[in-house]
Amino acid sequence: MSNRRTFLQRAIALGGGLLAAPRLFAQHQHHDVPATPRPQRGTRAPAAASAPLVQTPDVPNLPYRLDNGVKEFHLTAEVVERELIPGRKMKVWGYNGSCPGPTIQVNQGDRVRVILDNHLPEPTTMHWHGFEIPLAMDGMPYISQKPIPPGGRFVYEFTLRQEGTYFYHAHGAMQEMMGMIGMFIMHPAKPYAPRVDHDFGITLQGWALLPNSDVPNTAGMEFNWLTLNGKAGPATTPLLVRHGSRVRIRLVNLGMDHHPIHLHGHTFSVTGTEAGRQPQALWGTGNTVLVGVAQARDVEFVADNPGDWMLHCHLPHHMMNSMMDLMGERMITTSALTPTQAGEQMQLMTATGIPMSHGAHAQTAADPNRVPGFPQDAYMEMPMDEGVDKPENYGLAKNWSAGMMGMMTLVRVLPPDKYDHIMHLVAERDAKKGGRA
Ligand SMILES: [Cu+2]
Repeated sequence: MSNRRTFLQRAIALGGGLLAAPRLFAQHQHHDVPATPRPQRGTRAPAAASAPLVQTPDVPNLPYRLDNGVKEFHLTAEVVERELIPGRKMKVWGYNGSCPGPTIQVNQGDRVRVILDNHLPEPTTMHWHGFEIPLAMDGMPYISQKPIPPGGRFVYEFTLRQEGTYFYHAHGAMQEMMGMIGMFIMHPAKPYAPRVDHDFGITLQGWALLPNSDVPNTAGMEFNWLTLNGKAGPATTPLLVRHGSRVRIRLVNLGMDHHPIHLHGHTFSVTGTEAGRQPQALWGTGNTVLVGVAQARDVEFVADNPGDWMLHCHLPHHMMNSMMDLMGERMITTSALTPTQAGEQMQLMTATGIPMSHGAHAQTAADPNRVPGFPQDAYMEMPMDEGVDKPENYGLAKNWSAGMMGMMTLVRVLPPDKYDHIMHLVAERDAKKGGRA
């Protein structure tokens, strides 16, 4: 664990140099990727050939070692603790201390080696979803390879001729539901046109967490926690973009549900699928893209509308955090509450252990419990601005977090000075993190 942290710190320390490099995937002998990659500051127009690194908020990039022209990555399958929102932790399975696993980024045409160590108490394998590679590398237990036993290792190696948004995952239904997935970006040999200024990646996942349990119930059919990059709103980290810039958001889905992902304030084009970049004639426009299970979708738009815009799954149950989970059996369905029960239910919200304040509740009527159906959203709209304070949230409206639950994040289209200021705060925070033992 401490070895990995030291390595990560080194990666962060090297990050400054990397950001200044004219081409992000140049052939260095040692190439470390910063934990929180950022686009270059101060300029929006680096050389056309240097596409920005994909940022996957709340998920680190995986550094690699160059070995005789082969990009060598190292993944360890292991138990990972993930905090969905402040106060609600779960123990899931992931890679290298992260769930979803760290993001792998390579170039089209690269020879890639991934060393997979199994630190789980049962066998696993890795499937490279959609990769056109030899069967022996496909990660099918018993079919293309022997399962990797606990404590075992398997080395995957292949040449990648594709480009686009891909992902890797363990090939067992229950291990998938335990979180064993990560993004795999193949940057194109010939840069996409038009060039984007910001490139983001988000993994969509669902979890079945029973009250008083911190391990997902992978046999359960009730998925009550929905996450973007392993975080539920308001703990998701906003996507920060400069006003006027062109933005790509890559979405991948590995869960039990399909997710209609909706962006406010902008119209996007769907420029890519799990099969890579689509011909421009096929780019449909919209503001909602359905990302089905096992699919990837890339959307692009010009961020010409300043403000803090929602990006979220539009399934109503995916716009909630699980009150049933947080309140346990004390939670009563909202359909038929007596005035007394309604009052009690609201009181119970204060006892969940989640650091929420009740400031947002000033707006309920004088005696709301007499109104049939109360409470509905008043159940959940409780702000925790301080609990999720971080530079990326700087300057958001007071009680903003009361409106963020489940698969929700923000695309913050910021004027240049505010963008630069927040990126400065982010860099300061990351430097501090890197310097801590
Ligand atoms: Cu959804």
